[in-house]
Amino acid sequence: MLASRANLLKNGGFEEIAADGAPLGWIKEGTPSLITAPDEVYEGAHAARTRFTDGFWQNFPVKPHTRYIVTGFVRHEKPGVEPGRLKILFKDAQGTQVGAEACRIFDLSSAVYKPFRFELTTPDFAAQCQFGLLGRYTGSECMLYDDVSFREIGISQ
Ligand SMILES: [Ca+2]
Repeated sequence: MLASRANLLKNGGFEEIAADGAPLGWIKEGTPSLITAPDEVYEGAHAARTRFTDGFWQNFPVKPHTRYIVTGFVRHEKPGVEPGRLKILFKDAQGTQVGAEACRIFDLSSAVYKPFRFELTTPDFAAQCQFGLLGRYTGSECMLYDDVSFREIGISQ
């Protein structure tokens, strides 16, 4: 059981940094960045800074019709009104999208990180997950993310 609960996201805390300064395991869309100011990081020495079109993405295999749990910590870079947003796309083995989740996270302040935690069930035929850390659709405010995980719970009943 322990193995099945491994974090499917690599480097979910943004602590492993490649030679080019980018966080290992994550794919940049636009110009997301890393935060290193100690009072702006939730844990360790780095956190992710993203917004609408500037996100960090990761691809990993998932099982169809299976329960997963997503957890992490998020806060605003500056006081704002836009929610954070996770975009989660599911594709089948041929790469055709078979489902999507867009999870908004509200009540953000610039003072503290807030934990988020939600469960989802992958669609039938899901084989791959595309997971993105973003800000609000068409928004301009930056979100900070740290210690993000995506773990299998089990086969959905
Ligand atoms: Ca970190």
